[in-house]
Amino acid sequence: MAIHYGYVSIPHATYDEWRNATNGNGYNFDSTYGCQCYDLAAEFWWNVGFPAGYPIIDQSSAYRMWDYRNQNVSYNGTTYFDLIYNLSEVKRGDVMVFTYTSYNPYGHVAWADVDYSAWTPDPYQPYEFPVLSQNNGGIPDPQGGALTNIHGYDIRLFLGAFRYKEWESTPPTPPTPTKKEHHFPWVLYDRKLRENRQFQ
Ligand SMILES: [Ca+2]
Repeated sequence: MAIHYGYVSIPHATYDEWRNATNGNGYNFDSTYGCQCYDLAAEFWWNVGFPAGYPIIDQSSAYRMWDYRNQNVSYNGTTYFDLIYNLSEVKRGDVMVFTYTSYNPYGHVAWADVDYSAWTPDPYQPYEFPVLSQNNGGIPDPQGGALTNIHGYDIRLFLGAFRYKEWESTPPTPPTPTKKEHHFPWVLYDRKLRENRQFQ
């Protein structure tokens, strides 16, 4: 567990890499109000290649990043994200934006931890969709907010999602039938011989 200040490099070759690196840690890119949900989004946009200041929001409200979505998908000619409008299409790793409520005027931003299509809701809390984010259920940051964790979030508040293009999986190419060959593991066999020799 650690709290990081400013922009820091975080492994993100896959969603799992990003998840493993951030889960349990805190990120406070602006050294203000502790670890808010937007801080983790700011780190992500910076890590994938945007300059400081992205994703664009205003009114200190995370949900506004969806209003500015067209400016938040690309920078300097490179498009980093695809926009997902339908909840049914949400995939694990998508950056989901949630709208505001009377008790949370800022909205929320979080990474889908499962594909929506593969999600089995808990009948006792049927709207709690599993996500990764800051400032919701994690270890409290004494300066404000809370550290990154996996938790449920009210799926009824879904506005839209950013899909990082590098994490999009291409459909697998059907395997080309090849002639069956039998490979004898000579290397292993040779090593085994040498190991045996050591004991002789
Ligand atoms: Ca902050």
